[in-house]
Parts: sequence; C-alpha cells; structure tokens
Amino acid sequence: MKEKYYITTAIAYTSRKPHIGNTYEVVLTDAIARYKRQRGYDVFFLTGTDEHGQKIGEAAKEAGITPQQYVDGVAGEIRAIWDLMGASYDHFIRTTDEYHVKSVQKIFKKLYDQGDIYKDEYEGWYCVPCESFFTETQLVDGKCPDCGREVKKTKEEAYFFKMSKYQDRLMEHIESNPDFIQPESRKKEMVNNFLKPGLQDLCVSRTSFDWGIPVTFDDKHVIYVWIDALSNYITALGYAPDAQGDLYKKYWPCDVHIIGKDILRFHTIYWPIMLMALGEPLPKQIFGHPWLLSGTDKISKSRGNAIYADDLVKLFGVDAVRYYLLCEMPYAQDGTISYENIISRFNADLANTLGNLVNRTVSMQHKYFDGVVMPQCPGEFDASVVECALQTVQACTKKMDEFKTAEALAEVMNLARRLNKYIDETMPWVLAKDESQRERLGGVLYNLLEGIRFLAVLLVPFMPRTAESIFAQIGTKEQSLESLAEFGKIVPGDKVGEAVPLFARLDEKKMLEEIAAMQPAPASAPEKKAEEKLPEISIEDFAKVEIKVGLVLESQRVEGADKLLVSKIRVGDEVRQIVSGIAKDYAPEDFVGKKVAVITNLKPVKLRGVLSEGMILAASDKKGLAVLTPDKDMPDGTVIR
Ligand code: ME8
Repeated sequence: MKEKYYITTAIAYTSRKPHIGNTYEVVLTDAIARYKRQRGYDVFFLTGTDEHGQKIGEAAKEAGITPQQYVDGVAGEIRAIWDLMGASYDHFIRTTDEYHVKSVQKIFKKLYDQGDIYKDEYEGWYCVPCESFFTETQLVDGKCPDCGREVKKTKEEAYFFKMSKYQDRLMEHIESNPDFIQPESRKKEMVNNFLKPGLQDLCVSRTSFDWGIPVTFDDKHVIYVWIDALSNYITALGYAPDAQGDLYKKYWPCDVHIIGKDILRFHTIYWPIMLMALGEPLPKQIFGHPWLLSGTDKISKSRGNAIYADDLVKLFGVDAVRYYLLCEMPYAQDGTISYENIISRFNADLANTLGNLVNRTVSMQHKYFDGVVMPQCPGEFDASVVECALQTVQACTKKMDEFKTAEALAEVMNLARRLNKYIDETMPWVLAKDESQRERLGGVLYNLLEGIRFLAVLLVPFMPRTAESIFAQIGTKEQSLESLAEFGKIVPGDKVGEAVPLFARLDEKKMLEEIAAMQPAPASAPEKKAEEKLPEISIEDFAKVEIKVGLVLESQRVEGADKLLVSKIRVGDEVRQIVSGIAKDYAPEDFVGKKVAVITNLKPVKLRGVLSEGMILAASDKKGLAVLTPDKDMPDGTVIR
C-alpha cells in the first residue's frame, strides 16, 4: 500500500483578489505535492478560502451585497487563479461550507465543556484590518503595531482559550521534534519571542460583528477567525469531535502545513494547542515560507504595487510564472519579483537553455534520421553527460525533500547547460557531413534525447505542461521518477514527435512597453524650486525616507533622452535600476564605480519607458549638477540618516 502524504496551504482570505505572493504559496505547495506523487505517495493536497471576519463583513457592506455574496465572488476568483496556475489540489475547502461550520461549532462546544474555553471580558484596542486586539502598551504611537493604522478602543465580553495550560507540553513537543517547525530560524523566533515569555490566553469569540460562525450556546458571540480557520485542516477530512471520517483516519496527522512566515505563530502555537486540547495528534511539520516582495516592499494593493498571477500568465504563460516563482524564491529569506527579472529569467533559462536544447535536438533527429531514434554508440564526452544526469537526479530529489525548490531547479538547469555543452563538444552538424560517423551521430542524438528525458521527468513538479510537451516531442513513455535510475531508457527505433518551440525569446524592450501600458500612469515628481520654502516636517516625516549608499555598477545613456542615464546600482544585497537626469554632467564611464546616495523607498516609475527603482541625490544649480557621495568610503547598503 502507498504511504500517505497530507499537505496543505493556508486558506486565503476572501477579502480581496490574491496577489502573486499568496499565489506563490499555492504554486510551492503544488510543486511539493506533485513531487511526492512522483515519489509514489498517496497525496492529499488541501487548499481553500478563509471567509469570515469583520473585514470581510465590512467589504461586503461597502460593495452593497451580503457577506455570502461577497465571499462567493472572491472565493470563485481565488479558485480560478489556483486552477489557472495548475494547482492539483484534492479538495478546496471554504469556511462557509456547512460541514465546516457544524464541525467548528462542535469543536468550540467541546473545548468549552471541558473547561479549556471560558467567558470573560476583554478591554483593549482593536485593529479592524488585522482583526487583532492590542493592549495600550503594545500600540506604536497610538496605532496598530502591525499595520500602523488607527485602532478602536473596545470593551467586549468574550470567550478565551486557556493557552497557558498547554504551554509546557508544547515546548516539550517542539524540543523533542526538531523538524516540527521549519526552517530552523523560524523555530527560534517562535520559541524565544512567544513561548519563553509565556503565553496569554487567547480571545476566541467576538460580539462586535456577526459575520462569523455563531457560538451555539451563546448567540451574541461569533467564533473568532483563528479557531474557525485553523480547524479547516481537519474538518476538510471529515473530522468532528463526535465522528471522524475515513479521510481523517487515513490522512491525519498532516505531514506538512505550508504557510507564510507571518502566520507562523498561529500554526506553531495556537493550532498545536487546540489539537492537544481536542486529544488529536499534532501535524508533523509546519513550514513557514518567506515572502515575495516587490523590490524591497511588501506587496499590497494599497501601495499600488500588487502584481497578479493572471496578468503574468497572459504575458508569460503558466509554466514560466511557476518557474519564476519556484526558482527565484530563496528557502528562508524573502524573494523579489519584478517584470525585468521575469523577462531575463525567461530568456536566459527557458528560451536559451531549455527551449533551444529541446528544439535543436528534436529538429536534428528529424533532419538526420527522419525522426527515428538510433541506438547508443559510445564516444568521447558521453561519460560526463551520463554522470551529470544521474547525479542531478540525486541532488534534485534531495533538495525537493527539503522543500528547496530553487536549489532543485538550479540542478535541473545545470543538467540542461551540460547537454547544451555536449552539443558544442560533439558538433553533430560536423558528424553529419562524414558518412563514417553516422552511427556516432545517432549515438550523440540518443544521449541528448535521453538527457532531455531526465530533464522532463525532473521538471514535472515545477512545469507540468512543459514536461508533457517535452515527453511528446521526444516521444517517450518513460516518464516516471524510477525510470531515472538508469541512463538509457529511450528505445531505439521509436519516433520522436514534432519539434514545437517551448519558449520563444521575449523582446525585453517591447515587453516592458506593453507592461507599462497596462499600469496606471505614474505621477511625475514635483519639481522643487531652490528658493521655495517647504513646510516644516517632523523627524518622523524624515524617517519615512530611506536613503542608502549605493555603488554604481553599470551606466549608459537612455536612448533618445540626452539628459538621462540608466544605471545599475548595488545597494547592499540588491541591485536597483535607476534613471537619473545627470547625463549632461556625468559620462556613463565616469559614473561607474562611484558611491552615491540613493533613495530606496520611492515608488518605482517609468522614465521614457525605462523603469527607475529609486533616486540618486544630487545638488544642482544653473551651472550644473553634482551627485552626493559619502565623505569616507562606506560599504554600499549603509543607511544614510
Ligand atoms: O493569512 N509572499 O490569509 P491571506 C508570500 N486566512 N506569501 C504571502 C505573501 C507574500 N507577499 N503575502 C501573503 C491568511 N502570503 C489567513 C490564513 S490559515 C488557517 C489562515 C501568504 O490571504 C500568507 O503568509 O492573508 C498566507 O500563508 C497566505 O499567503 C494567505 O494569506
């Protein structure tokens, strides 16, 4: 019998359309689920939507529809995006589903009956967008410590969960199960920041709004979102305190909850404690993935930097977007997304390395052998290709077992590069001119096809459609992971399929223009006059401007704009592209190597169609302009105050 593997994503809030960061989580989980299926596990992949809470209730009111109508709309949109991305989930739960509502009510009642939930009064400050209470001392400048928005003074009767009762048991569990919280750095954060200082009892009901699951024995109260939301992982399998469904018996405990780093506390502290109180086993692992940022900023609609998966798919196709997300996101640190990066990854990896390799190989098979696969014929360079292919399988699977998708993909691309090099080394077009080398030519193409088969099998979890297209082009049925135990499964005499280009190279300039046309026009920066007296600002106002030392790595003139230079500037561990009006005073070659002062938290703009991700500070008068540089040598990335 197959071993089971239960994997989940967080359930997305139905307050708004999910951005590319939320979508990343689903793509990551999907890649792991597909990989585990390839490894022969009986996988159950759960995803869904979190549909209750004040924020959603208010959004519905604003839209002039009922909360149910509102969440029906957004949940549909979320599911459509997950489907578009090829998420191979087995079940999509909605927290408004009746079976979930009933089961959550029973869970709440059981915890109340056994004394783990009790009624008290809560007085504090409430942040509606974060749906969180804070004490006076937790506020920052009287505002929400998480989002900086206004908070409301609130006094409410509420139910509380006795978290403190289970604290020691949880600590013991974390200590005796070193893989429980991953990555390691996140575990330290949870233990040191939350568990060690001691747990507060958690407020688990609300009376101030009604868009939630009612408490059955006290109808003034609705169950506050976390008990409702976290329970989805078991209600989806048919769990209720009085009846445990077959799926629950089969798949629980969960093998891994994949969630974002911001909700780790709920999953590694509240959720395990809830399960302990219910007398159920704990999930085996919680993996807190990093965040995808837009430049250095959090992605959010209100900042105007939200990127959506469906827009990206229209521009680049599903698999290219999946590829970008999976290869660009580091394991533990935040990753970034920009159109420029997507285009350069697309061209370098997908069009040049992978696409060309497949296209050249299949085309040569047709040209030289009418598409018929020839037998192997050993020769120079073969051994290193075979070794690279076999070694890539080991390395890639090891990385996938650790959820390191970017590193796994780097291994796959490395094999693709090795195969391209093999074409350069063996020069099939030269062999083709020499009749005595015909068998060797057949053997070289055999190795290329077989190497490409390795690539396709390894790409299944990341780019399923591309893998399918490659299988069809090289005409093989050997598509399993086990078939990669040996190099040489392609069958001589079989015919390859038609050569179909996988990824056509993108024209970066044209593409960026197309993208710019999709964006709302950026507001141009107001011109500052030297004599103009600006209003006084506070130190807090000044603190909003992030200025850092940057090192100019490259610089060139912007075509058709005689004042503008476009420069690549390294600011610590990132490189920004910045357009500045300094071309009359600085030749590009003189500008390279300078240390400059860069404003790094300006909203990106397009200048003459070229993206600019910051501003270089300069003093200017009628005679000309001088950029500011630090008086002593300071490393780039240093903050300027
Ligand atoms: O948190 N990059 O829902 P949500 C990567 N309903 N991941 C991101 C991200 C980014 N920029 N922004 C958000 C919720 N996420 C709750 C979950 S689970 C019982 C309840 C991740 O729609 C975020 O960390 O705000 C979370 O894991 C997921 O997207 C859904 O976020």
